[in-house]
Amino acid sequence: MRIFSGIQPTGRKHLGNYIGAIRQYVEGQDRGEAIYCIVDLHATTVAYDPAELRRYLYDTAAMLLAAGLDPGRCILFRQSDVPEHTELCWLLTSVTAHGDLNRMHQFKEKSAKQRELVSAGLFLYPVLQAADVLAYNADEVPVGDDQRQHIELMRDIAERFNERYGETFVVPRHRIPEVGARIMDLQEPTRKMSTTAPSEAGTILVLDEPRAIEKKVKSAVTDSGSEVERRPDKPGISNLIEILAAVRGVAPEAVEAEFEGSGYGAFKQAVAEEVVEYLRPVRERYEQIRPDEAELERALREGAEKAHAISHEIVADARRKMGVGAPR
Ligand code: AQP
Repeated sequence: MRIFSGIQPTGRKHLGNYIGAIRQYVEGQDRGEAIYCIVDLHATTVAYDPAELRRYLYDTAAMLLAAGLDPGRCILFRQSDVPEHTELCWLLTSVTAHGDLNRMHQFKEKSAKQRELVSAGLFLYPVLQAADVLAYNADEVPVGDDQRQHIELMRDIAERFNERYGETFVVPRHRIPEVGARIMDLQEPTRKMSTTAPSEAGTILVLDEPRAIEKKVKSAVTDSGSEVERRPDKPGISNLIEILAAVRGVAPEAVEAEFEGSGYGAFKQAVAEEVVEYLRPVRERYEQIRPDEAELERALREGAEKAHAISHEIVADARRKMGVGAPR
């Protein structure tokens, strides 16, 4: 089985990225042929600083290695090093409905936040994402719940291509974790935890110092009750239950049963302590890995060579089926 996923080099990764995606990437190395891509081209679809983008790319590569990705057991590379991604994106636009792209929640949310320019790249973001995955004929795409709609679109694009031009692409399925698929903001628990949140207090960063994590968890918004249980009128407590369950690798029911009657204070203390210990080894390994940019660059280039060897054949096949380029 082939697994593929992409992650943006948006600098500081948060607990949602870690639980929803990164730890699934690590597990993927034991389940199949795992291919992971740092999607720098996707990062250019909103306002950004070119020098920062390069720095963030190394930050993200170091974070993934610190989390447990092993270039000996997976392929880790930078999207822009493999030109097949952009080529296939264009080829796929021929079977992508404009109306479908218009319906994408992420496009609506992100375009509303742009102050100067809503780029065509932001509109085509899901097509480039489809190209990332289809270029490898991946079976499975580990993602958080916010990417559900994009994966559905990717499946439609693959099916439409196969119908129109003949069987070419594997139609991939998403792998969304049962627990922790949508970690919510600690200050606004009806909104997902996000890199671009208005306040840092609601976002636990993977590289946060223990004291910062403790402070953020303890000041997380909760309701005026005291029952530690998941209910629609308790989004803050429900989120903390989900976080602790994900960190422990247990069902949320087990957390509810353990903290029944203990009150919010003791519960928040436990969440803070366990999140600190959960992220500590990643932060410590990151500090060792991040300074050696030459080594990060070497690993990414080696990954790109392996990725290119796979995607080159698949994209050449798509080109042939579409009747573009010189006949063989
Ligand atoms: N809150 C979340 N809970 C669970 N999973 C999440 N993911 C993102 N947020 C949560 C998953 O993380 C993976 C990488 O996402 P990305 O490449 O889009 O990275 P990002 O831009 O840093 O993520 P954000 O925070 O989602 O960005 P903005 O602020 O732009 O909205 C994906 O698999 C995603 O599902």
